[in-house]
Amino acid sequence: MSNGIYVSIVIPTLNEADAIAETIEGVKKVMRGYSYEIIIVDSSTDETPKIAKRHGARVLHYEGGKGGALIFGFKKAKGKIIISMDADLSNRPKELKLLIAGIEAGYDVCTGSRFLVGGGSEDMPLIRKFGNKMFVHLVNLLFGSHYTDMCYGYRSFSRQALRELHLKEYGFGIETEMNIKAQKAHLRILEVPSFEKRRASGSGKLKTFRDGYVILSTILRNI
Ligand SMILES: Nc1nc2c(ncn2[C@@H]2O[C@H](COP(=O)(O)OP(=O)(O)OP(=O)(O)O)[C@@H](O)[C@H]2O)c(=O)[nH]1
Ligand SMILES: [Mg+2]
Repeated sequence: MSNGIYVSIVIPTLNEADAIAETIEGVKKVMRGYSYEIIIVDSSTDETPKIAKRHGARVLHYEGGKGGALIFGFKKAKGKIIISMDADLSNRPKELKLLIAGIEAGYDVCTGSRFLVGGGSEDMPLIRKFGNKMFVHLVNLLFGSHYTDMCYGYRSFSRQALRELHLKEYGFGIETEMNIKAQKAHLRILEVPSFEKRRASGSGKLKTFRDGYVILSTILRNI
C-alpha cells in the first residue's frame, strides 16, 4: 500500500491517559503499510506520556495550549504529509486515508468537516453548533472562503503549506487561524466529511465561552 510518502501524525495531549493507548493503536492499524511517525505533544500531569511511549509513539514534552503544542509538533515532524488529530477517540482513524488522499490529489490543506454529507458529530452541544455556524459565516463573509466547519482539529497539510501558514495561535484558535491563513495565502483547500465521536473518557479541555472568545479574537486579529 505504501507509495513511499512519509506521513507524520501529530497529536496534542493534555491528560488523556484513558484514551491514548487506543488512539495510538487505532492509528497504527490504519497506517500499516505506510511510512509514518506518531508524534505526541504532551502537556499532561498523568501517565499519558509513559503510555504513549510504551505504544511506540515519539513523545515531545510541551508546556502550553493546544495550538502551541501543534505548532511545536509540526516543527519537529518529518513527514511530507502532516496530520493533526485529537487523542480522545473522537477522530476515526480510518479517515486518515481520506486526509492523506486529499494531499496526494494535489490539495495543500485537507480539513475534516462535520457538516458535509457523510460527516457529523456526537460531541457538539447546541450552543457550540450555534457558535461554530456563526464563526463559519463570519470567516466566509470576511475572507471569501467556502468553509462548512471552523473549529475542527482533524486535518492534513502538505509540508510546504504548513510552512506558508506561519501559525501563531497558542490555544483553541489554532484551527480558525489555519482556515483564515490558508484562504489568504490562496492555498488549495479541500474539505472532506468527518464524523466526530463522543469523547471516550476524561474531560474536555475546551471551555465554550472562554474559547469562543479566543476564536472570535483570532478572526478579528487576522483581518
Ligand atoms: N498539549 C496540549 N494538548 C491539549 C491542550 N488542550 C487540549 N489538548 C488536546 O487537544 C485535543 C483536543 O482537545 P479536546 O479537549 O478534546 O477539545 P474538544 O474536542 O474541542 O472538546 P471536547 O468535545 O470537550 O472533547 C485533545 O487531544 C487534548 O488532549 C493543551 O493545553 N496542551
Ligand atoms: Mg475532544
